[in-house]
Amino acid sequence: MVAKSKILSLLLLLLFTFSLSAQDLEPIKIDLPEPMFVGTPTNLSVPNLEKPLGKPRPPFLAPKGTKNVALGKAVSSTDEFPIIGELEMVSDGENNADDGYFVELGPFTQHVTIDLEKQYSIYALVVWHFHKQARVYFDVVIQTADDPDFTKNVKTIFNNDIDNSSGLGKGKDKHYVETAEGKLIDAKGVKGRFVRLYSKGNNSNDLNHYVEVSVYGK
Ligand SMILES: [Ca+2]
Ligand SMILES: [Ca+2]
Repeated sequence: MVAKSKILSLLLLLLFTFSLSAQDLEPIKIDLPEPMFVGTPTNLSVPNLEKPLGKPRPPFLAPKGTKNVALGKAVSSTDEFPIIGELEMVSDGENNADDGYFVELGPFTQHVTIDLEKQYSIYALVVWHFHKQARVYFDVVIQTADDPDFTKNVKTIFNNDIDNSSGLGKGKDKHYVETAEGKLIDAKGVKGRFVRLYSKGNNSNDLNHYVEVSVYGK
């Protein structure tokens, strides 16, 4: 009896291992823009600042077929009439740092929300706020949900609002310097249809900017 159940559990373990490896992973394809500055400055007087990696970001693996499901999808915002640019720029696939490629939203806490049109398993999100200069954006909070009002299945995948000044809860993530690589967030396969990104100004002014947001899902 004992031997039989041992064999059974061994078989189950083998089956489990096999099904894991059968789910083929591949690096997600991120088209990176030209960098506007070399290296990442470390002398910025911003608390809780992440140390730069000092080398290119390693490839991010996700299940085969994972792609940018935010491309061309509708974007709404707390600031419907941006100071510079258009909300469409958030998901138009252009991540160039130059003038004419970013949208500038008003001061204080603002967000942009992308409607992916259906629920996806989201493996990663890459955000470029503004990478013409080495900047740090504050209170970066990123959530997914099943409804546009963010009442159903709300999940927070990133939060660096360490003092809860944006009122969405205290975050544990670090501040980081914007670069041409964008900020990649591991979304760990969270399921959601709507993706919302908050910010509350940056270390150079009170305004909020987006060059591009890519959402890698399947
Ligand atoms: Ca863009
Ligand atoms: Ca804060």
